[in-house]
Amino acid sequence: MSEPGLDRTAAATRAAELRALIDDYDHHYYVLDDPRVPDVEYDRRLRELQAIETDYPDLVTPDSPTQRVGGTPLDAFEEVRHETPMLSLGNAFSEEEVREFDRRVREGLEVAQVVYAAEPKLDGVAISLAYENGRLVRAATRGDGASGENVTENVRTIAAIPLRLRGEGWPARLEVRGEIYMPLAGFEAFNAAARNAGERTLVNPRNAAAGSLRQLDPKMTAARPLAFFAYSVATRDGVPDHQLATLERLRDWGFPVNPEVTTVRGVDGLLAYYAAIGEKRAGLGYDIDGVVYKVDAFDDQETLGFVSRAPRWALAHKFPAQEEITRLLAIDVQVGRTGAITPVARLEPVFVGGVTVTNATLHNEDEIRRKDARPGDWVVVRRAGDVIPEVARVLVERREGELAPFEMPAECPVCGSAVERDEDQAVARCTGGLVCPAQVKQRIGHFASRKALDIEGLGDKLVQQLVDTGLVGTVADLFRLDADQLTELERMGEKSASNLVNAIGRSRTPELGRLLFALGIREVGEVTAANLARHFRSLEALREADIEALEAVDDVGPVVAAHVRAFFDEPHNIEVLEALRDAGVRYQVPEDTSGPQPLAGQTWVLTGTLGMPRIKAKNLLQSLGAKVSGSVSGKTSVLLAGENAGSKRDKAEKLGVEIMEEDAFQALLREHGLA
Ligand code: D41
Repeated sequence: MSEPGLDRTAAATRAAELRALIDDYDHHYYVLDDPRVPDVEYDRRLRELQAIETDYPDLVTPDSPTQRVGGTPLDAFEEVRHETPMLSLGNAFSEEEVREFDRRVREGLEVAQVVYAAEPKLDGVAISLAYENGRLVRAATRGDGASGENVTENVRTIAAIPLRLRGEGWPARLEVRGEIYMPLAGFEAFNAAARNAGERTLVNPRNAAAGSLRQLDPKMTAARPLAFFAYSVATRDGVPDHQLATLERLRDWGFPVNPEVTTVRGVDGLLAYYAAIGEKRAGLGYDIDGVVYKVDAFDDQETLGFVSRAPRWALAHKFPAQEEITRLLAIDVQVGRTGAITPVARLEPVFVGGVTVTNATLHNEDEIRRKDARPGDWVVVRRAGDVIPEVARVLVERREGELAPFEMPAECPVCGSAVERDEDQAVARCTGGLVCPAQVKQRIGHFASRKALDIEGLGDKLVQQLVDTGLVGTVADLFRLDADQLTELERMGEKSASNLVNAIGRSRTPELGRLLFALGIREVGEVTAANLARHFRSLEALREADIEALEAVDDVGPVVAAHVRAFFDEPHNIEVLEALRDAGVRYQVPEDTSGPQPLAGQTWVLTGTLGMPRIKAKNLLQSLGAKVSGSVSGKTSVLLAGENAGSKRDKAEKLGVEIMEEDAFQALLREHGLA
């Protein structure tokens, strides 16, 4: 209880004191790992503050420690665009790949040895935390890197994350990135309590962290023992110019930073760090799946830039996957969205890397032959992080008696169409594209999925019913469904039916990129789809594009270009596109937000020694829209010639290609604000 007779002014002063004290206790506990007071004392202070705030509700501040669980349950999470995209990380599984990474970095920076920051790689959920004037204003999941979900109310309940920044010198706007995870002790304790209460237990710490953040009711998240480590900042304002120094600064500002972060020199330093953390792994108290290396100097990071969405200056070096032995019960085949037939191993259930595995991929027919996998064999199952479990090898020496080898079926097990396999291709395919219910269902499921048209409530079970009852044969049929037809389906009430009709209605105006991804063109993932949309800006223009025009798009090579062309050359696909249009589907083309692209359509070639690392010049040119190629040809627009330019210059002169010297290049950069 608050002291009786505490007047408003005294209450305000005391509340401020208590908030500072409790923040301090949290900081000592979570950041310094050095608890200052026993739990009873902490609780006493928190209750005293709560009592004052009950007496004087207008004194409550949003960043008061009593307000961590203030939010009301949501209906859905709002989408947040990341102003600075959340990049992804390249992976290495071997020493060789790490050496290759270091070699590329040294070449890019033109130095003999590189200083790296190294840190453990947590197996949790990546998050971005925005602070304005020192206060936490937004927390968003990584999502696809370009946009994620607003999970602010849930994140506020995590005591390790500061609601306001400590210390001084922080910029007015700060965006901190890091990993939310569940410590093993908390995971065990939560499950022990759940078992006692006869409630559901959490499967593993990673799923537990992800699932906890996805709760619509912040009270559910608050009950989960989550923690956080910061690993980067979105922008360089107000922070030191090196990775390790920045993390130390973040620690001063109140963020937990992994105590294992350090700097190392050269590839030998990287490998020694990997070995040292591997030794410590079991005693860390949280799951990690490897370590992360980052070039320490931010200027060097900028010089190196990134490819697709992965920085050239960072690498995740993964620990070997976890393996277990179990029995192969049977080999079934599954038909994928594009007809690919994948053999699947049915296994005696086995616990690998934190989950129970009953199915694993056998990839393709050749793999099965190579491994000589036969139903009845003992096999090694491997699971690496998030990837699909696979049968790594067969313990042929443990085989007892005769076992029959696997035969790939000649007909699709779902539709009976012929199974075809090209000479030079590992994958067998069902040829029943438009008639095979397995392919039809998966195409529709993909069309409705989150990263495609995001039709809420249209899950696999429902798609199955819609196709089996004949209500839906192509994706266009979805837009003609009415609530009366839907209520005829099993387990479909009037309310769900009208919800689904509404959800379908809301997806009638997708962004072009999402629509292209939703169509399920082979090898066209969400990034490629977005690139195609940005480049062509209309379905008609894309439909007309020839191979050469397609290959001019970022990330599109000959294979993807051929798949896109083949898709639009297939009359049935055009019919579906027309049916979508007739059903009222209208795609949107977002504003072009990339900077001016004055060099769009030009191909540049670099030669000789420039006043900056070549990779930097390449990044700058690409940011202005140019393509950068390795050799001079008739298609070259400009040859950028540094000192001691040799044969490329001769060739350019012969072909009459424009040659630009370094001074003119610098002037061009200045003109566009890049130097
Ligand atoms: O511990 C991690 N899981 C971790 C993830 C880490 N320590 N550092 C990371 N650094 C980055 C960059 C280099 C892009 C800033 C990351 C991740 N990214 C990351 N997490 C999920 C996707 C990428």
